[in-house]
Amino acid sequence: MSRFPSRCPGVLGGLGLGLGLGLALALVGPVSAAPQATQGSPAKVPDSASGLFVSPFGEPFRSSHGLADWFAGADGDHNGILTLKEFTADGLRFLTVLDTDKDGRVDGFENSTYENEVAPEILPQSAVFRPGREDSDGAGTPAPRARGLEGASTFGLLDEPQPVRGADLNYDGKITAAEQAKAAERRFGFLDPEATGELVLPALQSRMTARQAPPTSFGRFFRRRPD
Ligand SMILES: [Ca+2]
Ligand SMILES: [Ca+2]
Repeated sequence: MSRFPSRCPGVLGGLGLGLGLGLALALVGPVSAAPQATQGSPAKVPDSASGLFVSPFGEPFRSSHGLADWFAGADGDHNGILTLKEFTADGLRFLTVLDTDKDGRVDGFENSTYENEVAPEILPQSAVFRPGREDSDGAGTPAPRARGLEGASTFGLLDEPQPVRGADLNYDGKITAAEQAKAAERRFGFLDPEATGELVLPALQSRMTARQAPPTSFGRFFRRRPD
């Protein structure tokens, strides 16, 4: 399974819309390659209505069961439970993917590559957010902005429109492994509000379903924000 998306030139440019700020990261130790989904994996059910799931670290999985695919890869010991250690390792692994010049950090250029080539769907000018889709996609499903979702939050579990830049905790335009690890801890906490120390796929799928559900009449303004 290729975990790196194909180039999508259609949305190049326009980085000035707030998503063009640099970021950078530095990584430290090697991170083991994502394992393959294997035994113990729940039956794959559609969990990403849009056909795209963006992981808590910003990695796109283009599949109707992208959430399950991400979970299977991040669950290093394949026991069906995602621990903070495994979750963090997944974030550090993706950081190394984005650090194309291998200087130990993700800088503004690498962030631009992320936005334009790795996950262009999260950009404001992507088709998902095109004017005319504010209210409905034509099939009765409210468009993302009608549900209060922006950028990557439209396709994921957390309210972070740009998860890569979101890990730049000191706003210096660089993302280090230490920052990524801290971001992982914070995000894990959002996904594990009861502080059990364990994430399981069914609960995450329920969360995803709730996030993608059409809003109530007041949902646009009062959408439940579990995080
Ligand atoms: Ca595990
Ligand atoms: Ca770099």
